[in-house]
Amino acid sequence: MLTPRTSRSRDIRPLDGLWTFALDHEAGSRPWEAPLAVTRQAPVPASYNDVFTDPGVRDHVGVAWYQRVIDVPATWAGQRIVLRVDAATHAGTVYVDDHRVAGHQGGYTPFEADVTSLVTPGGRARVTIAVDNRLTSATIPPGTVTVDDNGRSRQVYRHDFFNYAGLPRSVRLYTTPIRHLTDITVHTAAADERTATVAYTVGTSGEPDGVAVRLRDEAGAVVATAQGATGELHVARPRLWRPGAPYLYVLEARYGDDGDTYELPVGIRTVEVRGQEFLINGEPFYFTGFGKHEDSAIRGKGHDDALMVHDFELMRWIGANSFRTSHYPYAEEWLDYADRHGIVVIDETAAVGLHLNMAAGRLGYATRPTFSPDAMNDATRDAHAQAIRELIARDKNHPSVVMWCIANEPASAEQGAREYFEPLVALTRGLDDTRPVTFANQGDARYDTDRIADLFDVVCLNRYFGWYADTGDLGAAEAHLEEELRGWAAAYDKPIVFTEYGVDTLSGLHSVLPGPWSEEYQIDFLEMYHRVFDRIPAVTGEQIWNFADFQTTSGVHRVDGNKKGVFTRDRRPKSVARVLKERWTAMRAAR
Ligand code: GCB
Repeated sequence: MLTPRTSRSRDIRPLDGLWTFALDHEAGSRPWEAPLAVTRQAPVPASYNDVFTDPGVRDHVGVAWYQRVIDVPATWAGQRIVLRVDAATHAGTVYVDDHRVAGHQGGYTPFEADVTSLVTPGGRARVTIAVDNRLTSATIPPGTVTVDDNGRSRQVYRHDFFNYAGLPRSVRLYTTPIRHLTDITVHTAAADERTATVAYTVGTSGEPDGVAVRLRDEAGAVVATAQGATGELHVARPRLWRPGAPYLYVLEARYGDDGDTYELPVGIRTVEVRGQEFLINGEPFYFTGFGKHEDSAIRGKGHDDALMVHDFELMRWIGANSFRTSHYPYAEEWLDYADRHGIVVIDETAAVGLHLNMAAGRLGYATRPTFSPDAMNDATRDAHAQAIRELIARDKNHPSVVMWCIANEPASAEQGAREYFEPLVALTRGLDDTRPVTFANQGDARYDTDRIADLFDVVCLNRYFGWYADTGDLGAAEAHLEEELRGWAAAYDKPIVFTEYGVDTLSGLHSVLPGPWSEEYQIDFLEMYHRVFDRIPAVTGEQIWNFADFQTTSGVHRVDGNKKGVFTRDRRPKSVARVLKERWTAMRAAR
């Protein structure tokens, strides 16, 4: 699926703004067949939960309805008209007037419907979208819906971020010619400094004759041309896409009598894992940065360009060169911006919470098997496979994406983990053999107990010595961290990237005796980790948990959310930010 872009043959009409909104029990039966009563209006893009003052909306479990009337431009006569939803969290069903046109499961990837035969250029149509936020063992992320003594549904889930729902990204109507381009895939390789190859495959709606492709440089000059639906473009003296120094060509594909045209930004770069090194363009790359969230006050996971650009600015200010899209695919705007500005991305599926027994031993819970028919089962794995397919289909052409992360903290030391993951790793590699594949490993699965790390290219570790373990005792934490890291480095000839380490820190809490929750403890904690990383050559990256404080479910261990941010939720720096800026800026200068 091609992300909508305007071109000389394609037009876009954004449908963002206020939509009529109702919870399922307020909407009546078959609400798509008539106008919804306008009691509430919900902004798109935004999660609906924190916009209203009604706890019934915030904690709603089930379906919510969005509706609006659209005008179809008269100038669109003779075009193919498509309705595209960038995300409906976690499932969406779309109706145009009385017709169901699309259904999609998975809250962080787009879907669309060809509505040409259902709308009239120059006319109007009613668009209704049902959004279902329920998570089950057949969804990614998984969850369980229970019913309490008062008959109210409750959503239980095992991931540490609020279950925001709604239409958090854009909804658009766009056109293509009837005979149109359906997809483009590029693979880039630079044999040496004199030539690079851009291998491409173009999908078309009909016979693939009459496809023409050309590549332009940033000045607009054509540097290579080719004919046919598959082929290679050869670029002399290529300018490479490099972290911090990006260069983007534009691949322009044309097809058919009407000349459908699509322009795809292309960065020429290679990614490779060799021994314990992670190489971009053949040069060792060390990740600095964060695990992030799409999260902010009021809009929840709603995409906002101003907030996004500000987050990138803060990452640039602090010297970060990368981030992980923990714990789901982010809005495509994030990847476009990362491509344009040379930020490196570890791109993650929404497979988070595949672990029933996290810290069960320490907290004294009884354990039950995670990978079993009544928990993470075949239906979970089917949904997980689909999440991988959709992630790669959407993001395969982004030069900023250097690695696929197919899960966060699954129960990788438990029985059944290998059987669960082996086919998913094979699927990922089958879909894209140009990028390394990883998962983020949780502390219960050590180098001597993990059952799946050998299936992957890079060891990504999430560790909390000094917080969840050795709380307040950084001496013990340092010894335990080093012991474990040396174990991984000896057991696996693979790069180690730290994808999480961090401490809850209450902005403004200071102490001369640094104890947990104080700003001083966050500094001491991160400095300790960095000392250890600097002693172990296999460590090829450090991404702190988290970029900013973020919202979670309420509970005894969270005070209005998770406070492990280096920035507060409104993006003000905690004291540690300047310490990091100094380290990462010095590291960048030394490279
Ligand atoms: C983790 C999870 C992350 C949590 C974090 C924490 O291991 O991957 O989603 O937010 O720990 O702060 O507990």
